[in-house]
Amino acid sequence: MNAPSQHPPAVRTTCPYCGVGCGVLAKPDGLGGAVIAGDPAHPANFGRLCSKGSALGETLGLESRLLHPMRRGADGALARASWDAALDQVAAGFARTIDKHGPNAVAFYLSGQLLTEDYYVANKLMKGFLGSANVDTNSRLCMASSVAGHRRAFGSDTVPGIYSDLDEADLIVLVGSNAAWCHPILYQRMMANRRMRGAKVVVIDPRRTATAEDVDLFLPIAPGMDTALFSGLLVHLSDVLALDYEYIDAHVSGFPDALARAREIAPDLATTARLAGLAQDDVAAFFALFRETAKTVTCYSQGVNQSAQGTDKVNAIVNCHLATGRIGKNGASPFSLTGQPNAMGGREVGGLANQLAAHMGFSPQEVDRVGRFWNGPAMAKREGLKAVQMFDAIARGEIKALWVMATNPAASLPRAGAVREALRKLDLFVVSENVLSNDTVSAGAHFVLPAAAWGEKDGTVTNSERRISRQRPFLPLPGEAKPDWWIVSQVGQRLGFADAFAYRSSADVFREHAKLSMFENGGTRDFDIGALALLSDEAFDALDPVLWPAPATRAGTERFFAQGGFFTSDRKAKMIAPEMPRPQAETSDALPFRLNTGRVRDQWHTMTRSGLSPRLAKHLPEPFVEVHPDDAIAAGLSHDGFARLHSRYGACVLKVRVSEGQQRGSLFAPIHWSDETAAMARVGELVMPATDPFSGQPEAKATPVAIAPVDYKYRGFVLTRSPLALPSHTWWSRVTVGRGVGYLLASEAASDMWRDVAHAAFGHAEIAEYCDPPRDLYRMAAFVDGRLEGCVFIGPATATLQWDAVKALFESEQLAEAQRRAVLSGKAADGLADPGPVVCACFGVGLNVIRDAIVNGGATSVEAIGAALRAGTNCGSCLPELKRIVQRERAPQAV
Ligand SMILES: Nc1nc2c(c(=O)[nH]1)N[C@H]1C(S)=C(S)[C@@H](COP(=O)(O)OP(=O)(O)OC[C@H]3O[C@@H](n4cnc5c(=O)[nH]c(N)nc54)[C@H](O)[C@@H]3O)O[C@H]1N2
Ligand SMILES: Nc1nc2c(c(=O)[nH]1)N[C@H]1C(S)=C(S)[C@@H](COP(=O)(O)OP(=O)(O)OC[C@H]3O[C@@H](n4cnc5c(=O)[nH]c(N)nc54)[C@H](O)[C@@H]3O)O[C@H]1N2
Ligand code: SF4
Ligand SMILES: [Mo]
Repeated sequence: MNAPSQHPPAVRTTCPYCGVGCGVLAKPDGLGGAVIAGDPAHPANFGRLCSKGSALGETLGLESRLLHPMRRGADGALARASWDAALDQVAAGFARTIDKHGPNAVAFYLSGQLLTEDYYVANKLMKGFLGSANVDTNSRLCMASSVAGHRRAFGSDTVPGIYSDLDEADLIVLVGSNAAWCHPILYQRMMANRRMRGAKVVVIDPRRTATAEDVDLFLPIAPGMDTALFSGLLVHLSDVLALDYEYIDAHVSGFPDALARAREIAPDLATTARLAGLAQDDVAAFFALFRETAKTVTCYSQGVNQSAQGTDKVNAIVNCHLATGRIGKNGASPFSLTGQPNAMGGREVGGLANQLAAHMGFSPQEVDRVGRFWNGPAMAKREGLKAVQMFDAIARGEIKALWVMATNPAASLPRAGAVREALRKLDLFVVSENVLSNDTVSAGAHFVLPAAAWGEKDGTVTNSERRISRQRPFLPLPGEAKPDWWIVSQVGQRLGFADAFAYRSSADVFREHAKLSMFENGGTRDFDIGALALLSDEAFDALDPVLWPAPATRAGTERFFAQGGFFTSDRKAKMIAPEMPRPQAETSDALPFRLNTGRVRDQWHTMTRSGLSPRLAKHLPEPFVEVHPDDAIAAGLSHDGFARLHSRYGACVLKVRVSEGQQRGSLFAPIHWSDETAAMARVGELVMPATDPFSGQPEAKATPVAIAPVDYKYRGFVLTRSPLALPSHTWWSRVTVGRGVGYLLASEAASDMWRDVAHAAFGHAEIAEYCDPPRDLYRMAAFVDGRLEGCVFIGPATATLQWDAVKALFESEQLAEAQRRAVLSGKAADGLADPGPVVCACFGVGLNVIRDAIVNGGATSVEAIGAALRAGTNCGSCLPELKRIVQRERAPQAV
């Protein structure tokens, strides 16, 4: 008989990245890693994974993991502490602060990357036992406007639709969503619907993104003007009598006022087009599509939410669906695409400062109900501070003790430089983390507590369609790492609440959470998972993905609101009259551009996990800013050159990418780089702290900035087995490569100075070098036992320096003599052409190879490229780019 331990079965779990919530099969390899595949049985992805999900196996290493509790000593350095000591001191610190300054002097800042069980326990401790509602979460930066919009319209934070609506819709409108890169598996479902059923797809985004590459209509809206466009749509639908008057009569209030306001904002097609900065014909085409297509789903994401008028944008969209009765019906609904794996779970437990728990708020009745359920001695009675206000209160010294879990606010909050300064003022600053270092830990955390990471964590997450899935462990807890719920429970017990925090497992916590959801509910609250309240440990272990609501005594429902039944006092939905949209930020002569920020295909947030994958690092390895060609000329910027951006709040230096997809006057920069991964690319430092009046969500898409070229004399790269310190005045971006790290750099330091750097770093190795001072060239390769240990290549900024060939040699185990000789040439020894920047991350296929297949290999379609090179045939995340490359390469022949 085979020993079963030699072939352990794959563990069914859920991807830790985006809110699509794909099912993953993880098969541990016995060496600390795992083979990753999509779970064919999971209803979110039916076996598919995008590039990030596919590369999860490359991110499980422990090199950058925090494995022990750490405490900052008097010398300012972090040193190991025992769990007992750390937990005692954290608990004592919170108790002391509350004694001295009251409960509002303490706060937790949580994250949609926590499991529901972690979130539940943290929220319960603060809101039921410490007496403050100062619990907020990075979902404030992410979903808060959708939550506020839902609650205004539906009386509850309910997502009416489910994913199969995307398969069944005849029209899909994507507003402020780059789903091709940010929700790739859902985007592929939409594209499959378009291909197979002929669904139309409309994209509304100031930027021509990958999502907009292959759709029926792209509306490059003026930044911030979504409310104008959807107000114009409502007016149009009313003028041509295309509304569902029966639905409005039976299930909607506020219609006349909302329509009147829409008319004030956008009385006719011409005004709508002018405000939205769009061609009248395009707007008319959009209105006609919407008017004529009953089965319409409108998906929206951060271009809507992350706005100083985000809640109004949400309601302007929802108004059009309510007035046409297109809600909660097969293939017809407004649909908020959530960002993080457990953005929804956080909302369910009340992780936001203005919610209590289980979708309840702070009415006296609700506070009383939750208080009785928790037996909470110190119930918070009113809302706490929302993220941006919370960090302002820290800066003012009003909040003195803060616990950050699973988020990196020193990088991701607006005005990130000021946030970092504020954190230094805290009397007690606790961080629960997976990694040894990030910008928040290095902002002076007093205690850093090692939390279980994906692959070790055990609990549940809820995806965008309200589906609860299990994250199951398939690796042992490394070092002294512990689950987040355990860490918080231990502190709760030490604060004197032994019974309330006596959880033995995440199943214990989940059952309590499920019980609270049904407690005195009786159909009055949308969130009810009472059917799961009595799960045995075994049943919790085996739990299949399940949609909520799942009440214990009534039938559940897949969709909400097709027949009304809203969670307002009159059970009707409320149409909201939005404010007149204004340009989101005033630009000026000094700050003439609007900075839009967002994501790239293959990185996740501040890169603490996705940044560990060499495969993912290949797509876009450097922090950049996208600029329209005309703006680039006017500002003296060149493609591949550098630019310094500054706002009222901070500055950074980024690589320039000139792009037709960008609007004039707007810039776009990704959010992923921090002080850990680049020299001067903390984009969050520039972002203004303006927030939406209803949701408190910050406007992350329109900060006024200035941009100017930066000239470096030298460019180059370093490859090394372990990170090293680079000279100051050097711009660098750290890139994970196979078996080590690379630095792409630009510098003022001359070649002789780089020689010193190289010798200091690699003095122990056998060094080969090439120096050509008149041409400003310096190249060094260091060998140990026939293996390339590191290299430094520096040349004038004007010369193009490709690192792919050298990187391939660096990634090899042993080099043949000819290869060793070839290193300093920077070219591949076997004469192979440079594959160019990677387009397909799954099979590592570069741009030059793809071009060659088109130009010389006769590949005329994406499918032909797939057949020849396999590019695009696995996860499909690169299909929009492949399409664009085919179009570009074939364009000259077409003329
Ligand atoms: N690859 C990858 N995927 C991710 C993530 C990641 O880090 N990397 N993060 C996840 C998370 S947490 C989130 S929240 C989601 C975010 O997913 P998305 O919201 O799709 O991503 P963003 O890039 O933040 O912004 C979306 C688009 O909004 C546009 N936009 C800016 N201003 C406006 C405007 O005024 N109106 C309109 N209509 N559009 C505007 C931007 O140009 C941008 O293309 O992605 C999730 N998925
Ligand atoms: N300018 C600008 N700013 C933005 C945005 C934008 O579009 N533009 N988007 C906003 C949005 S939508 C989001 S969601 C945020 C994201 O911003 P953050 O949440 O700050 O970014 P992450 O890098 O995901 O940080 C997660 C941290 O938690 C750690 N971690 C991961 N899993 C666990 C766990 O299970 N337990 C513990 N204890 N730690 C864990 C990781 O190592 C990492 O350090 O950024 C926001 N900020
Ligand atoms: S779409 Fe990609 S990142 Fe999102 S859950 Fe699925 S595999 Fe993970
Ligand atoms: Mo997010």
